[in-house]
Amino acid sequence: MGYDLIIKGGTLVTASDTFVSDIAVEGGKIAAVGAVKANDAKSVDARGCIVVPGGIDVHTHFDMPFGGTTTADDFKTGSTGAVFGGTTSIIDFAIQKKGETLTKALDGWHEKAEGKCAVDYSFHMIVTDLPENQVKEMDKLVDEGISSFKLFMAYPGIFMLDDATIFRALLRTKENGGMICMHAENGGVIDVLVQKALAEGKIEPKYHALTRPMSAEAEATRRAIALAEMAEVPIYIVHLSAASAMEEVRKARERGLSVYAETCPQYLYLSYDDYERPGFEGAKYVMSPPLRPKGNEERLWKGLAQNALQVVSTDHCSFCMKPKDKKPGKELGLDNFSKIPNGAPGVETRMLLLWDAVQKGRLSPNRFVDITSTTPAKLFGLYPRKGHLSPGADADIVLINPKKKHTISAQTHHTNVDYNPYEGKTVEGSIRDVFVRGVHMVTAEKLLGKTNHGQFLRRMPRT
Ligand code: DUC
Ligand code: ZN
Ligand code: ZN
Repeated sequence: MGYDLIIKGGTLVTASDTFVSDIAVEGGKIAAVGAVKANDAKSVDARGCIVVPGGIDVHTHFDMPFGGTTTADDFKTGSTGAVFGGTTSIIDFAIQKKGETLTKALDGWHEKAEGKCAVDYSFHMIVTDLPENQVKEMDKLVDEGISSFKLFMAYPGIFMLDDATIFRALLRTKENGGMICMHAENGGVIDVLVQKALAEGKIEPKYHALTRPMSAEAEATRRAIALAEMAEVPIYIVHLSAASAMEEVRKARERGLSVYAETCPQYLYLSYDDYERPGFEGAKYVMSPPLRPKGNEERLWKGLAQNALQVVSTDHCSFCMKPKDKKPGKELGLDNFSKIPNGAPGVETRMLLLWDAVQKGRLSPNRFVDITSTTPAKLFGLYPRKGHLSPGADADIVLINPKKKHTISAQTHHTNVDYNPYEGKTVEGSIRDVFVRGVHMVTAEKLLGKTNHGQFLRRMPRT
């Protein structure tokens, strides 16, 4: 057989099975899984390595204008970080400006990404404005492969939608098979708390967290679920941080509702204590929702193992601590925590941090694959093309060396941000090789492939 590539003798891990096998690749697809006879194809020795489907990060923000600046990473630098970190597909967020059509917004994001992405990519559409006569435009996006929409219950005057608009959008997904992704925080309450804190002279980064209580997230999560239940459609809660919000998801699922939620590594590994770092350092961790008090993360870890949470994405939204490339950074909020651009980097470290959790016995290897690749592919219309190691799937394959430690640092990461939230942390396991549609993109921390290798992924609607 004329295979292009054979990955020999690795321990394959899927969401359901673990077994030693070869993988043969032809034309960018997996051609065979099993014992494959060596021919003149390129062969990669995977003995001693864990072989998993490429990571799928369904929550990134590359080249995004936000909070008076633009994210430090564009599609080139962000996706380069992704591929070094074992992520082979991303779903980024296109943003509709108020008054703009969804189609125009989508065109703008295609322009930002086309020819600049190392990994395969798609978009969710952030809807900020949805008059009744524009609701049907959502169908057009679904037809073009944009089968998910993000709505905000926070950021009044910028992104926040009222319940009626949210409900209209949810109802439409019953017709078009789209999925609503919800930022669930009570924006009205948060705004009052922020204004009160500022009036009292509370300006330091930690007040970002202290004005966004966990109950504001739990309340909005409960409301989002209730709205989806009334519309009789599934819903996906993004960047869930508070265990009390997770309990709302769990209760809904136990009642048989199609409710899903992602959390992010920062909510599993970091905590409110990071805001108490000296000087302005807490600004590195200003993101929404904020980091939560110690103890919360233990409940999230349990919820992940028990399927109360189904996905781990990153919400990679990077801003430098100091201006870089003429873009302002977190210093915008030196005198006012509410002006610190919200977000932190993560796309490069997600797979490493979660594999470390496997090594520490917090997650099974199969659950690792499920939450980083298989379920994201299934929920967002990419399965079985992505998210699985089986014949016919894209040959997006990652080899993890479980014996080699990796120390995370801004000195060695590949994204364009001047700090790393996990600086100095050593994880067990490192990413050895990464293939995107059969192309060898990374080996031994060297880039082999091109940073424009990524293709747009037209995603399927729910059936
Ligand atoms: N929500 C996001 O998903 N990303 C950045 C900021 C935010 O509030
Ligand atoms: Zn959000
Ligand atoms: Zn986000």
